[in-house]
Amino acid sequence: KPNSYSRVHGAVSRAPAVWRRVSSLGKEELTDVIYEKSEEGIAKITINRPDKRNAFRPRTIQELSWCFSDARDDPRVGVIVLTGAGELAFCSGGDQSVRGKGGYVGEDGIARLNVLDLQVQIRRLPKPVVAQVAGYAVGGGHILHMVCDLTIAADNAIFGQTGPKVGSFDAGYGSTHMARLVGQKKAREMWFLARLYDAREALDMGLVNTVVPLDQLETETLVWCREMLRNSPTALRVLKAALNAAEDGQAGIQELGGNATMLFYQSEEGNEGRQAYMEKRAPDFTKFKRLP
Ligand code: S0N
Repeated sequence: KPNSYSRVHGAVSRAPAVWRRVSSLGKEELTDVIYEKSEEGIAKITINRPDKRNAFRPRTIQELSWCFSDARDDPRVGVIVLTGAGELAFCSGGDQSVRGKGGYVGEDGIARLNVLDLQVQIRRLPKPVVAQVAGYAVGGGHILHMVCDLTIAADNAIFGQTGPKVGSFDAGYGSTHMARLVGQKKAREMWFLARLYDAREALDMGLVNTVVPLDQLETETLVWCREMLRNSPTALRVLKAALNAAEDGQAGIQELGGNATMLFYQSEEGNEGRQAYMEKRAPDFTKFKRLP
């Protein structure tokens, strides 16, 4: 039944998206990731290693980073979806078969924990990032969904940290952001016992935003994306920075402050300073009101 909001704005479409595949970003061909965009402004990034339950290796993370960077820079993209190929897993974390001493080892033989850089990239990206989760989101894969802004879960989704069972842990966002999401007691339970939780339990503890039948997962994700696309991109951007700033200390203030500078550069007052410098005259800021 339409409410006053939907009467003014119209119902949000539940139509399937028309995806256009981006197979190269001016770099090497994507092998571990599928990257797609829709005309309406949604970018979809899919971890594509279903035989390994979408576990990531250094190359996977590198490709994800290329795609997120492209989606950030593309002014037509307003919302980004991160998901996993198939129905069995969103992501099962670091690929244990390439784990060496000091990190995950890529083709160059170097051990890396480059997923930590990806977590920061997603968090700092000034557009909403939505995790679309079917099946397992465990280990480092669980952390990836947690650093996304929203999580839409299918009813077959399973969440948890396995680190203490396989000899790994994330003492960064994986612990501290989790505690912000689910509370200290539950976060300690999740990490210390390394249990797995179904989608309903995840919803109850505030780990995900909604749970839908598996066959509705992409449709529901699109609806949430389309609702956000109707809203002010600057409002969403600054809100994301503000919510980050409350957790991220100086780095968070820097992100929020950068937004203030970006807006100030767009104002007449900000431009008066630059203009005066270029014209080799004293700036005249007297015409700008001091608001209460
Ligand atoms: C996901 C699980 C529960 C699925 O079980 P299921 O459905 O029974 O399938 P399987 O038969 O077990 O798996 C199918 C095939 O996929 C392979 N596979 C699955 N997961 C991985 C993986 N993570 N690495 C390598 N291979 C994987 C299976 O081996 C199997 O292959 P075949 O058919 O050839 O036998 C179940 O698979 C499971 O429990 N998986 C392991 C989950 C796990 O422990 N992940 C690692 C956890 N740790 C991390 O992620 C650390 C990450 C990290 O890099 C990090 C480090 C420091 C700071 C931060 C991070 C961070 O990530 O944030």
